[in-house]
Amino acid sequence: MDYIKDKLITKGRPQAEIVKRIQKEYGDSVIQETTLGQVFSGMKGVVSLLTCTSKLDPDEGIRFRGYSIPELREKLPKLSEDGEPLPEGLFYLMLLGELPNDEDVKFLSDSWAKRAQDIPQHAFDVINALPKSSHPMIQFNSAILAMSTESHFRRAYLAGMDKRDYWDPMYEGVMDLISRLPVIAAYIYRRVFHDEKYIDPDPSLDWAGNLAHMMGFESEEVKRLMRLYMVIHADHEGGNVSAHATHLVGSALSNPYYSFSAGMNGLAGPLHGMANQNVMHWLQRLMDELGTDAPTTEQVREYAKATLDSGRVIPGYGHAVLRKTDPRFAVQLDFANKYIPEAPLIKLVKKIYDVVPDILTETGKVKNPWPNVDAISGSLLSSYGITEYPVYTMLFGVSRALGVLTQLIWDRLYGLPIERPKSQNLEWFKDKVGFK
Ligand code: NMX
Ligand code: MLT
Repeated sequence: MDYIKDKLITKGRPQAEIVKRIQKEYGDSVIQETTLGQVFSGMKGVVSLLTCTSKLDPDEGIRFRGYSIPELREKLPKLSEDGEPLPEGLFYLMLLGELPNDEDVKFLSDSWAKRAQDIPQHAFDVINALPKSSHPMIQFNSAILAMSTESHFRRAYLAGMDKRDYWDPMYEGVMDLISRLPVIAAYIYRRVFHDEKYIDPDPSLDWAGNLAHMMGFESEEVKRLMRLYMVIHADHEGGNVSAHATHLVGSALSNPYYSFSAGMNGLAGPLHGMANQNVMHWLQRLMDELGTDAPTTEQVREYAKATLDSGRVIPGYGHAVLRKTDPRFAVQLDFANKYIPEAPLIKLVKKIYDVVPDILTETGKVKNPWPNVDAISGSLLSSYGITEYPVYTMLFGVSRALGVLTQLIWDRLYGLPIERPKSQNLEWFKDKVGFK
């Protein structure tokens, strides 16, 4: 019996009523004015999404249902006193808005381990049909789409389900999909980088620990890192590309596989999740060009300036919303300082952190010169032996499922309609502002 589902509907129904009432009674209320600058700069700051899983403050960073990352590290269940919080606990928090206890987390670990056993063979066949040289995100997303043959939502919709029940098969599909992503990701990793020597899941392990295990990492250190990685990448409110794309496609009542696949296509862009891989290429090139992994401040400055002069961005720096160092960067640095302070890549990341913000500030146009989550995540993974850069975005994607798919369940609970903003041509904008 899935008591989480019972709790969800008990909490969800009154919330759905509020959404309905607020729209009916306050639908004409003006909540914001929009400038042309906002529209032309990617809708920055335009409040247009209803998201309950997390909220981003430009200075403070992300809070998941009100809890900051340091608070999550303190309050979410862990496997040991000095361990990192379990992603299962974050999922529970985002879904139900309350902190889980150890039993709740165990229930989710067991439930996901069980659901992960039923991955259709054709998901693996689709991966195997692709060349190994195709990027892991291509293989990952192809498998996600292939698994949509199993969609509960699609089946229930075709059978004529009542719209008030949409959340139910959505929940089932989301639970299936989240449970299966680590198996798919580990399969791709072992296929591409470890000669197809696959490792079976261990159903006694937690979700992130099992991912590390299936990738071939048995140490408690890597499992601990994987739990942290899976927690901090899980959600970043509703407007980021992967969350927004998942939500948008879901608004057409597309099933969770189609919706999440859309989000993953966005995550694969270099300005979004692929930045973690690009940071590593950028660092690697720096080390290759200078012939050292310990460059001087002046050498880093020159290298960073050359990147800007050639019309490229410095990956891992800047953010569309944040205006301070990303707490997801800070927590990873904290982790690295605690366990591997002498790792050469970590020292290099710190050197870059000393130099790059000033250089970006000097451009006079970069709104946030500080590092984001991607400035260190690859260096941390690499320092622990996960050295294959192309899998980093896929790991980001496994984690991101927790947040965007939880929100997808809430979208259906709220009964949100199809998303359809208005567009205008350039003439319209010129007329509107009196452009001469
Ligand atoms: N390096 C060089 N230029 C930058 C950077 C950077 N790291 N960040 C912003 N700029 C430029 C930006 O390209 C724009 O230039 P222009 O006016 O010539 O078009 C100008 O500064 C103003 O951009 P902002 O308003 O500060 O940033 P925006 O909101 O447009 O973009 C990012 C946000 C994250 C896309 C941008 O900072 C960036 O490209 N960063 C590097 C890529 C990266 O790390 N992405 C990962 C984001 C986190 N994630 O995981 O998704
Ligand atoms: C994210 O985690 O989604 C990124 O930091 C991008 C964003 O929030 O816009």
